[in-house]
Amino acid sequence: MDVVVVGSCNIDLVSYVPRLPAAGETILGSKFSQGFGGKGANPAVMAARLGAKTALISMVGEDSFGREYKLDLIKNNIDISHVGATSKAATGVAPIFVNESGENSIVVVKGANESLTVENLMEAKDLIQNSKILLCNLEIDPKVTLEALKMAKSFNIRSLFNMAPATTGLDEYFQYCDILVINESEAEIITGMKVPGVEEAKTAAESVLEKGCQVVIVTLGENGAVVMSKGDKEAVHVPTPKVQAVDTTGAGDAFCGSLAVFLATRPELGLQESVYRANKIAGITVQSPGTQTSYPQWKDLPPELFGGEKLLKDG
Ligand SMILES: Nc1ncnc2c1ncn2[C@@H]1O[C@H](COP(=O)(O)OP(=O)(O)OP(=O)(O)O)[C@@H](O)[C@H]1O
Ligand SMILES: *[C@@H]1O[C@H](CO)[C@@H](O)[C@H](O)[C@H]1NC(C)=O
Ligand SMILES: CC(=O)N[C@H]1CO[C@H](CO)[C@@H](O)[C@@H]1O
Repeated sequence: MDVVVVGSCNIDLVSYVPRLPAAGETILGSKFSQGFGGKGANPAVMAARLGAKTALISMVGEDSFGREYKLDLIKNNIDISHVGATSKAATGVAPIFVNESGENSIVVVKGANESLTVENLMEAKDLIQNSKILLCNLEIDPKVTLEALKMAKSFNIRSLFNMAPATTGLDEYFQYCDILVINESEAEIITGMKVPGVEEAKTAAESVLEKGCQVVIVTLGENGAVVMSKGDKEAVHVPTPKVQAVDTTGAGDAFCGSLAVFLATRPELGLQESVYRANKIAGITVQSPGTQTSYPQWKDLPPELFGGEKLLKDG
């Protein structure tokens, strides 16, 4: 495998309504759509669409959503030999109401992703040991995430830890992870300082790096990202071209999935160039609606994104 992801599968159930219903009220919606999501499946789908050999370690329910999700993963060329199905909980879902002015109310039902255990991870030991990079985040039992990071380190496999959804008390995680990817609010949670822009993100990256990981990347939405590796004198800003954003949901997951692919399959590019290309791909996903529906296939992307010529110009 090039990329192995440990994380959740989640189905978004989106109802479009004239206004958000009040308690006890029944109203008519105008449209319904179902989408595949979850911070495990999203980067796995991104990586697979870029042509990387990708596997997902996850848990769904023994129900129709779970079966549907597995079929979708197979359609995306993802190895699901370690996507389990439990009878103890339903597949994770997120019923969402969106009103005419675009405001929403969201319920997340944890469901089966909570049933993914350290034992399930152990069963996937061979898969992890034979991969080039392991990607994980916090949308599952945090004990499983920590164990995944420890396993990767013991096998000398690179790990990419996306600290989302953000929480505190993660110092031990930083000891084990190789590449830490955080957004502005997550950087604020770790450092306790405000991170409104590029300069503050550089300072935050320097301070986060002292916590133990080898590389820190702070993603900055339309401003791209800031990158710093252990031993560097200072953090570097990697910008991204300006685009017309229509829906940024899942941009962070697209960034992590793409970055994992470049690091695993194109190590000669180096970190900054890989981040630049991941920025470009994440920037493409924000220009169309939906999460996985906005993730492109490699054949629909400009070929230079996979070429040997440097795209990130100095200065
Ligand atoms: N408006 C935008 N224009 C161009 N690129 C964008 C934009 N928003 C996001 N991106 C790209 O996606 C990456 C991740 O976005 P962001 O920093 O918002 O992460 P996030 O908060 O984890 O995202 P989300 O929670 O929406 O998935 C950015 O580093 C950038 O490359
Ligand atoms: C960063 O990610 C968190 C999830 O950890 C999310 O709640 C928050 O909105 C994101 N912040 C930005 C600035 O995108
Ligand atoms: C998408 C989803 O259902 N996520 C949940 C998975 O389980 C953990 C708890 O272990 C929750 O924190 C997530 O919200």
